[in-house]
Amino acid sequence: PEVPSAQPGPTAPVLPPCPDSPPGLVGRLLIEFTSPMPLERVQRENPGVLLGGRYTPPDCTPAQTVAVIIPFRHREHHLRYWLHYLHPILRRQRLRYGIYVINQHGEDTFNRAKLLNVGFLEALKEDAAYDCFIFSDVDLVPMDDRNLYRCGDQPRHFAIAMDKFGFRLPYAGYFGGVSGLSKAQFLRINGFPNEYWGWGGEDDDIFNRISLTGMKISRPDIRIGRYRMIKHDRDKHNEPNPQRFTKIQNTKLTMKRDGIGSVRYQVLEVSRQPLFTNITVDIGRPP
Ligand code: UD2
Ligand code: MN
Repeated sequence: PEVPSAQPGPTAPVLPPCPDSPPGLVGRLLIEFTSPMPLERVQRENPGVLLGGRYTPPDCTPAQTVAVIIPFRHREHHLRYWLHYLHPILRRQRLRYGIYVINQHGEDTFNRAKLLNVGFLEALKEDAAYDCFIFSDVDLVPMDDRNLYRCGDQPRHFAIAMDKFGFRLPYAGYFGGVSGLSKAQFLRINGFPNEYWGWGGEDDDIFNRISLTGMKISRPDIRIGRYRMIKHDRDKHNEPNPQRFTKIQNTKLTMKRDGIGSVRYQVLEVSRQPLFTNITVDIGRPP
């Protein structure tokens, strides 16, 4: 007799892979920071974003899962603009992503690169699927959505043409603002330095780490990698670090012991907001 074949139960539809060049990008964008940006408005305009700032395209399966890591303290008004502009852009780029704001607790000296290390580890605790990490200042908004927030076979520098630098790369080894590394690339350089307290140098140290491990930075076309930075004064407790010039001479010696393998911190709070996950952390203070 005929053996009846097993009846397939209801299954989730299999979505096609997301295209390399997402359809529906708009190109050059109008970015301005004049009218105030209430968080309720940003929430209302981004209903597809899930708790904690997570998003998955409804119509295709992305190749990567992207964690966007933002170093943060006392920049709420910048964060609102950032969320307002970036969520729709990342959605149009068909990314599966999550937004992590790493908020330095207390008023000791700021440490951007250490916060980024914390973001890498904490995002992975939230979702082990993250395989691409985009590190972005809270005050930088891309002016063109063809600047795709993805990882490639080399570390990527996104913020290459900023208004404050006359839309030019300030120097060949510049790696500040917005950058992206795959999980493997990040681990290969032992993550970022933890020992740059205050303003400056940490981005050059990261550039050195990448060069010293034989990788090469990839960048978008200069016409596409354009950014606006929200104008601001230097923050309190983020004074220029006078040690930065000597420290960046020594990356080769320090990178093995100082990095993701040696970062010490204490998470004080993880809070899933509608548009982002806030992680408040005690990262200590300079020795
Ligand atoms: C430049 C680089 C930046 C970093 C920094 C030196 C650009 C566009 N960016 O930024 O990537 O290398 O120099 O450290 O050139 N932050 C806070 N609260 C604070 C202090 C800093 O949230 O009190 C965060 C915030 O995300 C900010 C980022 O740290 O965007 C960098 O600090 P900044 O904006 O004061 O420094 P800036 O614009 O010179
Ligand atoms: Mn800035």
